[in-house]
Amino acid sequence: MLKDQDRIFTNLYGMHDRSLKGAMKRGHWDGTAKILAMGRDAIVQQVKDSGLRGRGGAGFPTGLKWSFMPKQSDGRPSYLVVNADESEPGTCKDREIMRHDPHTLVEGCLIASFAMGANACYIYIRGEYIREREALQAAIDEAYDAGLIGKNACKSGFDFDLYLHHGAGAYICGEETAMLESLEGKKGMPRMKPPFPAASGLYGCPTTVNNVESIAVVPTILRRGATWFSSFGRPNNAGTKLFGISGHVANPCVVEEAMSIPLKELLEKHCGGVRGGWKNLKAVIPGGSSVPMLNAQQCDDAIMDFDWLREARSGLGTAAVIVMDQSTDVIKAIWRLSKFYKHESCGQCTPCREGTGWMMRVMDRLVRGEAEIEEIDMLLSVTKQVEGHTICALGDAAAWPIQGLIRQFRDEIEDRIKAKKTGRISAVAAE
Ligand code: L3W
Ligand code: SF4
Repeated sequence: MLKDQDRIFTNLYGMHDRSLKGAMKRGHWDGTAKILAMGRDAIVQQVKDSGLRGRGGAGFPTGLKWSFMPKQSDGRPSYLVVNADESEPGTCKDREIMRHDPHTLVEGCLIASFAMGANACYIYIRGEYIREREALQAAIDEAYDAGLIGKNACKSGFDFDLYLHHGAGAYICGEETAMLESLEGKKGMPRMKPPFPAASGLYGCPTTVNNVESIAVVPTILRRGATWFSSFGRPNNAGTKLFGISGHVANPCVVEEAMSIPLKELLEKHCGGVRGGWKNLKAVIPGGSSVPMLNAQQCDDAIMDFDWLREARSGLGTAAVIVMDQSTDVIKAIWRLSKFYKHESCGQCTPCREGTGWMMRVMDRLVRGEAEIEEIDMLLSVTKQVEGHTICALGDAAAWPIQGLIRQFRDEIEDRIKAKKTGRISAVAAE
């Protein structure tokens, strides 16, 4: 288990003062000018050496992403955009950072922007996060007043402005290019990639989009060193990590742990275990609603990191762990996600616009058992036609949970169809 002295988010539970004074007592903003004095290249190199991979879902190496930004300006400004539009079902880890430890993020924004030559940074925060917005704005104001950001930030000679932008409730604005469209005042619709944002992002200028947690860990990495951070987890899966656990556990929580912690240890040490005991476990979605679920047998050995979960045909995603015990109607759980993705599709590409509706309608009938057995394979084939054929990852995100359901619980789907045909069940309510 991670020791207390190795936790980055020391105010995760809001036990202490979140103001600048409180944050400074916990070590934030300590020697920030010295960190900036290391220079851009050295900071990027440290982040690369730390092994930090993006905490928003895709796990792309953060230092490598930063190195795509131009070293010399061609006359265009560069931007950092922080993705705080946390909307993935089950996910609430960034909320805790912004609510209780906002200065970790503000300091991270300064250091990351400096490292990429960006004099301005936008934090795009989910519209529903009202308390978090207030906490973050208060931290930004305090940092300006103390000269930590703004003109000659931390007396480094670097001018830096930080803006908080409110979203308006669309999940798709969490996709990085839709977020840029939204920031530009347009409808949040994903752009084709390439060009990647580093080449042409906000207002057509070099831009990096990073998740809140990815940016908030940076000051501590630079204070304690890349070797310290990379000493946690397995190779290629480094660092400490926030996990948000919900569902059928005694104590749902957000907790910071070492990457690669076994799932069983995570649930038993921090959440009081599965309701009714480990044997009562049915399935776990380990990384937010977009990744396929694991069955109970896989959960026995599951290691919570990018590579183990990818090899298990699932994913770490946002590390939002959704626990389902034997009482769960897993078909209904995935049907509900299908409804969500259909609702959130922006509609600009045909496989996603039509496919999400089609998948949801078949799921709707599977929940009730009102389908033919052959339709299970038909549904699977629809998911394959959506997966990989869309502009952004929402199409994949809609397809993968259904693929996981069919892979893990085909028998349960077939049993329900048979039971319905023989009159053994009437209908399962689908609201
Ligand atoms: C330059 C290249 N940049 C990739 C950059 C790219 C992006 C990052 C990852 O989807 C996932 C998705 C959801 N030159 C580059 C390059 N990049 N190649 O690297 O890119 P990508 O395409 O692998 O992923 P993505 O489009 O960012 C994100 C999954 O996350 N997810 C949900 C997330 C939800 C939240 C939330 O609520 N906060 O984050 C959960 O699994 O399905 O697979 O920056 O530009 N050659
Ligand atoms: Fe929009 Fe879906 Fe296409 Fe993404 S995959 S651009 S959400 S229609």
